[in-house]
Amino acid sequence: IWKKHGVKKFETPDEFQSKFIQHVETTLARSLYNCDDLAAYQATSQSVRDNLVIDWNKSQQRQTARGSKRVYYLSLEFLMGRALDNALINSQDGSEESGVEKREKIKGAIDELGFKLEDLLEQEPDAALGNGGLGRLAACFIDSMATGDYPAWGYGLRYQYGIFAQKIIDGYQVETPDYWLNFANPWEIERSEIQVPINFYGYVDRSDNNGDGSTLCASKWIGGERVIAVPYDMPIPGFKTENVNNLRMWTARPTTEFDFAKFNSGDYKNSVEQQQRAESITAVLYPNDNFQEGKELRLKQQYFWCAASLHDIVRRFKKAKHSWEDFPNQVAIQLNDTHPTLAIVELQRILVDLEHLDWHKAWDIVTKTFAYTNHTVMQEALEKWPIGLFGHLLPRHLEIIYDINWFFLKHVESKFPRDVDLLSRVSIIEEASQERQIRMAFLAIVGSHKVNGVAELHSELIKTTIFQDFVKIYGPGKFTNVTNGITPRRWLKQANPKLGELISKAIGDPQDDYLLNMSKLTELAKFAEDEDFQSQWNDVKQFNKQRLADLIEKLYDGEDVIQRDNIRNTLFDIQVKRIHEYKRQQMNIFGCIYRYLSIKKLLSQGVPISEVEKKYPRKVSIFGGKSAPGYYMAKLIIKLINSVSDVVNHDKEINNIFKVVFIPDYNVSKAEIIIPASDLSEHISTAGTEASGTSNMKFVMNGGLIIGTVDGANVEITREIGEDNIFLFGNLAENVEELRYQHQYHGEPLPQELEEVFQVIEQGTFDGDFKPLVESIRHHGDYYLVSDDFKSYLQTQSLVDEVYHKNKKEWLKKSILSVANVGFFSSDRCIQEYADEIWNVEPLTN
Ligand code: 26Q
Repeated sequence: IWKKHGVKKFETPDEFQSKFIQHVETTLARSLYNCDDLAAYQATSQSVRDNLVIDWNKSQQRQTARGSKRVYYLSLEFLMGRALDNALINSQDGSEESGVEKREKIKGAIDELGFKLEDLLEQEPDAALGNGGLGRLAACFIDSMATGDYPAWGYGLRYQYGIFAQKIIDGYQVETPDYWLNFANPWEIERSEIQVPINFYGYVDRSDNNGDGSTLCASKWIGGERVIAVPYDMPIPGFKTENVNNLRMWTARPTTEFDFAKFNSGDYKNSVEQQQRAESITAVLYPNDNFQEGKELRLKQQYFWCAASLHDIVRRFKKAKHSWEDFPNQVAIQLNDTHPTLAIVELQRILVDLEHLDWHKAWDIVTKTFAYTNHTVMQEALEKWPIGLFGHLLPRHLEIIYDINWFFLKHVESKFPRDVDLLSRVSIIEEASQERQIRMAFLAIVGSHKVNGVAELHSELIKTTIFQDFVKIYGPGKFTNVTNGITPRRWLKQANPKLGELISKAIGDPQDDYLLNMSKLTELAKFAEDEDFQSQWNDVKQFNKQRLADLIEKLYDGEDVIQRDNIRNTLFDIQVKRIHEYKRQQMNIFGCIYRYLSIKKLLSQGVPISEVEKKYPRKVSIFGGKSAPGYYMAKLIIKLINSVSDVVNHDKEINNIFKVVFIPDYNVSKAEIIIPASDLSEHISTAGTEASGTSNMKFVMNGGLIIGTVDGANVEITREIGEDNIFLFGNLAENVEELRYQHQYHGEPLPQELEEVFQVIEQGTFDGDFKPLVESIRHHGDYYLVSDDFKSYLQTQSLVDEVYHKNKKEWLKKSILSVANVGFFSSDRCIQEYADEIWNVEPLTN
């Protein structure tokens, strides 16, 4: 009977329309006469989702039937953005013969129904369940894992509020809640039949230990508070494959158990209220980027998510009836930073306390299962938890950590006898601070078989700085590099359809196979100096700049900020990323101020504007990015950018040859408009601070050039695309320590250019009090070395102006050659490296 009624995917535009109408009338219970863009978006998504779910079921059955090893990617952040266009692009399954894409056919079918696909796409709210780089990396990775046919699941939290929406009021950032689930989310499947109980607090009962007091024996943890974890699944389609993977996101629900003591004492209302509190665990994403804050609710989120995910993984493993030794052959778990480190402890607890395995046998299984990715060397971002807070919430886990540490230190002591200093340096428990703290990164290293950094420079740095003792203990083989990557489906094809089209035509690849095999892009190199091709290339950029100018006009309430008539000879200089002192948006805006002052100086000397323009050709400096709500300095940088924008943009005298723009509420869907429009983008972190950066790769993939420091993945970008095609400047990571020391003890004088900028800021030219910003450089050691790099930054910017305006052909050549050689930065390459070097898993094809 099942076979007879088997559900079928829609294949033709006609079948799509029939599905669409069915969803409008039944799922949405609306009539076609009462179907607006939002409803049409919902019906389209429901129809596409039906197709995905059919493939999802098949993929999962196949993975289970084959008994393949699965990868689990644990990340507290998945910065997905919108799903519909991605699903349409990925629905191209390779079987198309006509060469007309499935997406195009559906677009036509939607036209016939009286809607515009572009308008429907705009209806979807971003799934913004992440802060920045780390969260977007997780999103690119699950796309590549699905595309590469890897049996892989993502595990995360289904926050009710994603990263806050940013409003700019009087130049200041104001945060407003992002309640993204306001309208039904067609991309999630609730699995309320799965309910995992999660415990917190309570105590450890050792009455059934053999009385020898050893904590190594199975112990019983009696939890004091219980909540239920319920998963929501999001299907993740691969490109040109029928494989559909799963992103499982947990939500917290109250238990149905009732506190009868409270009930009987007549405190019914209070008892219900307490139950409702469970939901607060998954209510909101913590909005910090590269900064750790030791809040109890955050630790609760981490344990809730780790415990639920491991319960799920273990349940799936047990169904297949393998023996425990086989666990690492069936399961690979990747930890996205230290946020899921508790999963290591939880698996050890399950094996020892619940499955009664011997401690050492269990620990061997654990360490073979886990691998850890580090994303930072900055002290303030490294996770530490005070023993008191931790032991109160998770008493049994604290004991287990003590035992892990004891065996680890015993191992160190046997290898390096009597090196007491080493023991205290590498101990998982930090004793030095007022309160003892758990160092999560050390726990993650000890509990994993591989540790990786995210770009070559960064992976070398972790070995020589924060983790150097561990290299001595374990040998260098445990530490490896996997340079980050990005998915070319979203960041080329979807964000920049015009460039995608030009590329596929030029390299003779009508089926877009280059999106799977990015080395095909090298074919573009032969057109780098072809004038006709250059002009087509330039036209695409022009189109994308126009598209961004439209967005900016909309955000500025119709003000023609970027002079439309001049777009073609205006350089778009863009820095969009989280606002952070180490990323040095302050250096960029100081540079803008200096440019403005220089223009004004020439004008005041009576130089006519047409002559001024020769020295300072048309340019717009575009900024975007959110500050953590509690990050005072970052918020001040935002205010300064907006105040400078106000002055510069309304100064009639400079005749629009320079503009400064702050785009509010930078997010993934805005990035898809902004990035393809850049001529130049800024990646100017203090050397050694940006682990990788990934937007640098996105800009290059879209034909933008980079001004950047020798930091993170900029180094490998330079190697791949050639040093002639990138504007590098500034001090090197190896000199940073010495330079900081100089500032601290000798008070270096500021360069003249920066001094001039500070003077006009101090005169009150720009609305606001920017004293702390200036002081941090003048008097507080200039930790991020703005003064050391400012001059070479300005010089390099002058070089940029020169090439862009005096030698456009040279510029276009650089742009084309960059795209030709960007293939290495596909996240497909990245995932292949993880699969081969860390997970030991194979793609599962038909
Ligand atoms: C930790 C504890 C408590 C609350 C918040 C956090 C927290 C949250 C987010 C700590 C760090 C983050 C995010 C870090 C991040 O995005 N790092 C970036 O990762 C990218 C992908 O590898 C790199 O390209 C960037 O260089 C790196 O900054």
